[in-house]
Amino acid sequence: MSKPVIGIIMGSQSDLKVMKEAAEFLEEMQVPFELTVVSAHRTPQRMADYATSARTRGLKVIIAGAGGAAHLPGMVASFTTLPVIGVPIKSSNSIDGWDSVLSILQMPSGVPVATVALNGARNAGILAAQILASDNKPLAKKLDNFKKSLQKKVEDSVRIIEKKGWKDI
Ligand code: RP5
Repeated sequence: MSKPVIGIIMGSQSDLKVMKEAAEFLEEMQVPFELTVVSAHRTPQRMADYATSARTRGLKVIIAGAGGAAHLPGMVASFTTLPVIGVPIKSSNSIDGWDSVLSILQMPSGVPVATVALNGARNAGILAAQILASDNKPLAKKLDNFKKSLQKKVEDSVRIIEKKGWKDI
């Protein structure tokens, strides 16, 4: 098993149902990753240790998901110069998800977090793979094929609608 190059972390095990979509995409692309729970509020020292050791452990990108008062992605980004992708999660303590979106999105100048849509963990996985693919041709090829498959799905649906008519679908 190769060493993980992507770290997927989340504030709680309850975030896993969303965050597993990032893991699933990386598995499809055969990108080695690690996945664990790191809570900014409940395990602040673990968060600091995780973020400060990430680069020396070989990680290249961190995907961090959290709900409610979602401080994990921003605080991890404050401890490392690795790119951090934040996934806002609509959790049991979210009002409507905006709390998590804005906590992750509205970072102060100097400490960016690349924020995906609410519950957008799959896009976080895709973006992480795209960052890695900037100097990895085999991975770039896999991502090209993935994008082509998206295109084909739309073209197939166009053909079906044109053939059957929209009323019969
Ligand atoms: C956040 O609080 C976590 O990321 C999670 O989305 C939310 C709720 O956590 P649990 O109470 O389910 O552990 O910190």
